Amino acid sequence: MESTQAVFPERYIALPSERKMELLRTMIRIRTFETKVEELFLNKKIPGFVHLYIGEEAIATGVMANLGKEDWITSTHRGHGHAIAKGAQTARMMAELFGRKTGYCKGKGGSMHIADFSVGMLGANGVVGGGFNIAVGAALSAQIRRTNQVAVCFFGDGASNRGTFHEALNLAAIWKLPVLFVNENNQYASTTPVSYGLSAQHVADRAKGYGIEGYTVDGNDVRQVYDAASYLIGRAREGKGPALLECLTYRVKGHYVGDPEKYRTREEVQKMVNERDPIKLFSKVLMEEGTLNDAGLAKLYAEAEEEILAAVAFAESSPYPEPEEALEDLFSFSPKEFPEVIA
Ligand SMILES: Cc1ncc(C[n+]2csc(CCOP(=O)(O)OP(=O)(O)O)c2C)c(N)n1
Ligand SMILES: [Mg+2]
Repeated sequence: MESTQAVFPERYIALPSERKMELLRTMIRIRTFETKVEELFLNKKIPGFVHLYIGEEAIATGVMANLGKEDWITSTHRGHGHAIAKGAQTARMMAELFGRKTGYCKGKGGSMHIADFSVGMLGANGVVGGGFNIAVGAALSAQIRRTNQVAVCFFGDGASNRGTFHEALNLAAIWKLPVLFVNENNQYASTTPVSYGLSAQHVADRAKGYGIEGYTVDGNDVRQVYDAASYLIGRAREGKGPALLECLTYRVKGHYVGDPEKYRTREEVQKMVNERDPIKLFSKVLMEEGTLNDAGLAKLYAEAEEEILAAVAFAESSPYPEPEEALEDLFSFSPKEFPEVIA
């Protein structure tokens, strides 16, 4: 994987050690959640489809460390990591995956519909490229209301080939909206390698077509993601408009749990796991800095394991929704209550 030269002010380095440890903690919490979800899915405890974020944790973590609860994000079908890093509760997420009433969508949405408006997580999305226009709308609302909120739209390399990408970038650019488009270039869109599916060399190159800035960073290095996001989110907050940040990463697991993965070799995957694991890379950095030791690392894993086991216990002990509830909560408002909306 190529990594581009840092062009951003180096803010990671100035963070206090608690904040650096917090970055690692978030990455480990996401990894532990996802590892458990994979196991549960293979044991047929979780229905539907799940897409894992393993190997991509540095992106959600590095970006979200620059956002507050009042800021918004839109997510993808691979959204667990975004939700966790934005502050969603793992117990309610797990309950949703289990299809239980205590889940974020009362057990009726599953993995690809997890949302938590109370922390600014506007939703995972089963529609590839479905988040672009939601993020642009959120950013427009911030601009109109003159708040200093920012919206971040996470999307894949495959999603950058959708029409919604292009219309969203254009509108955000001409109206100078406070939105950051964060591309997670994990080298594949389902079975299609980016070397085949992308017309440009980099997703970031496409920014030029809309007159905005585009950058490529190593998405497996949380420090690079943090610095880039800090700068670009800061600019958006100051009214300087949108930008496109491409984070190069690698999807370590199949497209979905159960993917036969006929489109790549085991050797390719193993090399990335061995050499480019974002958690291993960052743990090493923190150890070299003297911020972390083996006991500290083991403690982070133990705490995450405890949290996720508690989430599973919560999910398993929660009831399923009743069949009579199937048609409830389908609309965000009742047309009877707001006749002017449908007039
Ligand atoms: C509009 C639309 N087209 C196709 C699909 C089927 N689909 C689900 S995920 C996916 C690939 C997405 O690739 P990418 O955007 O790179 O995200 P990644 O899975 O790599 O995170 C496709 C084609 C879909 N869900 N929605
Ligand atoms: Mg992809």
